[in-house]
Amino acid sequence: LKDPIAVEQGDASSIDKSKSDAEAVAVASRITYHAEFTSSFSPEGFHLPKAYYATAQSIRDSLIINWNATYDMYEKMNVKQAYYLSMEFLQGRALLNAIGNLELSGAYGEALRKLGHKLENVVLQEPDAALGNGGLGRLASCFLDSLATLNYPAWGYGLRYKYGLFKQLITKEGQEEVAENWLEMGNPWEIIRNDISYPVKFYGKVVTGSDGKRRWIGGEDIVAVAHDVPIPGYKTKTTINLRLWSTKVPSVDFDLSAFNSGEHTKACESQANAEKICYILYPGDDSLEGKTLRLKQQYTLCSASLQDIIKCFEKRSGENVLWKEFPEKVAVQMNDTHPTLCIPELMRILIDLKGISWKEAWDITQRTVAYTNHTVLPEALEKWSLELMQKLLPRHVEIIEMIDEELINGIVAEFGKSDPELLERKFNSMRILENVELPSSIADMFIKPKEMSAIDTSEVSKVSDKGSLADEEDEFVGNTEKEVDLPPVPIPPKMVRMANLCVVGGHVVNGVAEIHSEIVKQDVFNDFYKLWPEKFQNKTNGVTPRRWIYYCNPDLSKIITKWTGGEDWVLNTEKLAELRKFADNEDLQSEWRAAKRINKLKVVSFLKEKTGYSVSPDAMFDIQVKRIHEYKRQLLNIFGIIYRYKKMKEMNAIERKEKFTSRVCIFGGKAFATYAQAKRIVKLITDVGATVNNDPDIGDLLKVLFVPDYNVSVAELLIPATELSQHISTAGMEASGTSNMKFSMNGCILIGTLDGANVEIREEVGEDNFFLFGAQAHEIEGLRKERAEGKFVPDARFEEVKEYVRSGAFGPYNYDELMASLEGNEGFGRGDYFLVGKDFPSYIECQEKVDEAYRDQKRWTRMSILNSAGSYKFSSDRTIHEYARDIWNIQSLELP
Ligand code: GL9
Repeated sequence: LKDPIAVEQGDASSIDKSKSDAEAVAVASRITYHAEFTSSFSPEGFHLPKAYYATAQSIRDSLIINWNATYDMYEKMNVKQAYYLSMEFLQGRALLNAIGNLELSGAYGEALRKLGHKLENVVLQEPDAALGNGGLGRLASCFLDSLATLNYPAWGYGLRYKYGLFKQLITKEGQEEVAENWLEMGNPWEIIRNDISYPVKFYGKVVTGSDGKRRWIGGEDIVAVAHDVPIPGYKTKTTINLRLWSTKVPSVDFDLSAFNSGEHTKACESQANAEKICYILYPGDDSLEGKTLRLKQQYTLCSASLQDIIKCFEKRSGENVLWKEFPEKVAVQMNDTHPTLCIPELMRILIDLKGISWKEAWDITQRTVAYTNHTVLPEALEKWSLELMQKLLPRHVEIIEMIDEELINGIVAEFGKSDPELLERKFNSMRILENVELPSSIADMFIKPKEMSAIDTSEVSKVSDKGSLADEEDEFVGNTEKEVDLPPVPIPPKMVRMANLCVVGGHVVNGVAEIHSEIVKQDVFNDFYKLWPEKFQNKTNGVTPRRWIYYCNPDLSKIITKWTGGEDWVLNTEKLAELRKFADNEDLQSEWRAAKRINKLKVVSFLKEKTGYSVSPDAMFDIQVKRIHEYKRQLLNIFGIIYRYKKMKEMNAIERKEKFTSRVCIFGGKAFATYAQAKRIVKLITDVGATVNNDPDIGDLLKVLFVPDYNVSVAELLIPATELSQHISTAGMEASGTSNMKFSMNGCILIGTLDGANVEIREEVGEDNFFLFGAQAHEIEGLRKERAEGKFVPDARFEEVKEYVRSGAFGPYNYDELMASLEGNEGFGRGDYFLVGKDFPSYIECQEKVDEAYRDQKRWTRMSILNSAGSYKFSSDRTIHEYARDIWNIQSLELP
C-alpha cells in the first residue's frame, strides 16, 4: 500500500502523503466491504444512498472498538456513572460528526473520491434522527457530545420512536403534518441488543404476599429491547452509549391458535399494542387512550432504564451488593418531568424486589436522582390523573401516596399545627397529590364543626377506595341531592403533580439559565425553596461547539483558527475571546464578511429549492427559527414585518430605499399538530410572504419566507448564514433558549428581550452588541393586570397592523381568531396574554436601530465578531463540567 520510492527517499512530506494515501485505501476497502456484505441494497451500482450506508457502517466499526474499550474500562475501574434519561434526543445527522471526531475527514474524503463520490454529498443522504421536538431534545444531544468529548462516564437513555417528529409541509392551507419514516431504509448507527431486554408491566393489581411484602401481579406484560447508538467524543477514544428502547410482546404471547383459526388481526393485537408505545413522540393526548399511551411511554423509559442500570450495578458489585453505595456509583438525571416515574420505580425495585426498607430505599433514591426543570409554563408542568395512574401503575401509586403522606408530615413538623391557613397554603402548593383528601389526623384540623356534620367522611373515603372517578361523581351527586339549595359542585379531578414529586424525590433541582433558575426558586417552587434552599441550583444551558461552529461553519472555523492561533478553541472555547483584540482589524473583518457571504449563498440556493423564491445575498438575513408558540412571539415578528411593508407601500421608491435596508426575513419551525393558534401564525406568515414577495414595488427590499420542515440539519445551514437572529419571547417565559447561543457563536447579532439565556449572552457579548427591547420579567404580571383592567391603551401602530390584517390585505383567510388572541377576554379573546401589543412599539423602534447599524458594515462586522468572541461561556462543555461537579459527582477518565 505504501509508495516505496517516497519511503526510500525519506522525504517527510512524501511519507505523510503515502501514509494518508494508505489510510484512504484502507478506508475505501472497508467501505466497499460494507457495500457488498452489510448494506441492504442490491448488488449492482454504488449510488449515493448505498455509499452513505456503507460509509456509515464502516465508521461504526471504528466506533464500536472505542466504545467497547470505554465501557470495559468503566466497568473495571468501577467508577461512578451518570445516566441521562430523556424522552427526547434530537441527534440530527451523525456521519460528518463521527468522521470528524475520529479525525478521519481527510481519509474518508479521499476514499470516497476514489469510489466516485464527494464526502459532502454522501453526508447529505442521512435522514435526521428527529427523536425530539425542540430545545430540550437538542440539549440532551449536545450533552452527550460533551460528555463523550470530556471523557465523563455516562449514558443516555431514551425511546426509539419508529417515526421521528412529523415532517412539516407548507401548503396553501398552512402547516400539514406527515409521518417521518426515518427508519425506512434502516439505521446504520444502531445495534440491536437482542440479549438486553427487560419486562415492563402495566395494569394488574397489588397483593400482599405471605412474607408480608407487596407484590404487583397480573396485568399486561411487554418487553423493552435495547438499541445502542455509539456517541463518539471529539479527538478522544471515549465513545459513550445512547441506549434507546423499543417495545414488543414477550414471544410466548403470540396467540397461535387464534391465528390458525383465521382470527389474524386478533392474534396480532397484543403485538401491535406493545409496539405502538414506541411509534411516535408525544402522541396526541386529548383522548384517554392518548394519555394512557403517553404514560406507558414514560414508564417504559423509566422501568427499562432503571432495570438496566441496576443490573449493571449488581454485576459490578459482584457477590456483595451494598445498596447504600448505589448513589456513589449511579447518578440519574431526569430531563424535565417526563422521567419522573424513576422515583417510584426505583423505590419499588428496591423495596419489593431487593427487600430494602422504605427508609433506606428513600435515602438511596433521593441521593441518586436529580431533576432539571425546563419550563415555567403552567400547562407544561405535567399532571397525571390519579385514576389513570392507579389503573396503569397501581403499585407506584401506593408508593407516591406514601411519599405524599411523608411530605405532609414533614410540612406539619416544620410549621407546627398552630396556623391551619398557612398549612393549607403549603399543602396546596407542595403536595404531590392534588385534590386528594388529607390523612384523617391532619384533615381534622381543617374541617369546621358545621362541615363535619354535613359531610359524611366515612362515605368519602369509601368512594375513593373504589378508585373510579365515575363512581365518585355519581356518589357526589347523590350526596348533594339531599341539599336542595346547593347546585351540584363538580369534584375537581385528583391529580399527581409530577414536578412536585421530582422536587421531593431528587437531591437537586436545577433551572437552565440564571433568570429561569431564579423564577424557579422565587415563584414556581418557592415553598420548596424556602424549605430546602440547598436543593436548588442553576445550570445555564450550552451547545456543542463541534456541531454548532466547527462542522456547520467550516469557513468561519478556519478564520477563528487562524486568528486565535490554532484549533484548540474547539475544545477550549475561552480561546474565542482572543478574537476581541481584532474586532476592528480590517483583514479579519473582510475575511469575516466573506465567510458570511459564502454561507448566505448556500442559503440562497436552498431557499430557491424549498420555497421557490429567489432572494438577494446582499440583503440582511433576518431569521427566527424555533418551535411555533405564542410565547415565542413569531406574531410580534410578523407584525413588525407587516408594519414595515405597509410603511414601504406608503412611500415612493426613493424614500423606501433611503429609509429601509433590504431584508430577507426567514421563519422556520413546527407547530404542534393540535395547536390551532400556532398553526394560524404559520398561515399568516406564509400569506404575508405570498403578498410581499410578489409585490413589484418592493422587490429585494423585503422578502418573507417560511422554510418548511425546520430540523437540526436545516439549522446547521441557516445559522451560519444569519445576520440578525430573533429571540423575542415574553420576558420570563423562555426558560433559556439554546439557538440564541448557536447564533451568537456564529457571529449573528441578536434582537431580543431580557429572557432566558439572552440575559447572559448580552452580558458576555456586551450591551452594544445586542439589540434589546421590551418589558422585563418582573413587570409582566403588573402589565397583564393593567391589560385585564382595560387600562392599557395599545399603540396606534399596533392597531394599524391589526386593521391591515383584518382588511384582507393578505388574502381571504379569516384571521379573527388569531386577532382575538390579542384582545379582550371574551370568545376567543386571550387579552393579549403574551403582551405583543405592549412590546410592539419598542420592538419596531429597536428594528430601526438594527437598520441603522447594518448600514455601517464595519460597525456591524465588529458587533458580529464580538458576538462570537463573547459566546465561549455557552459551550455545553462548560455546562457538563458543572453538572459533573455540582450534581453528579463524576470524574473524567480518559482511555489510555
Ligand atoms: C425548553 C425551553 O422552552 C427552552 O427555553 C430551553 O432552552 C430548553 C432546554 O433547556 O427547554 N423546555 C421545553 O419544554 N422545551 C424547550 O425547548 N420544549 C421542547 O423542547 C419541545
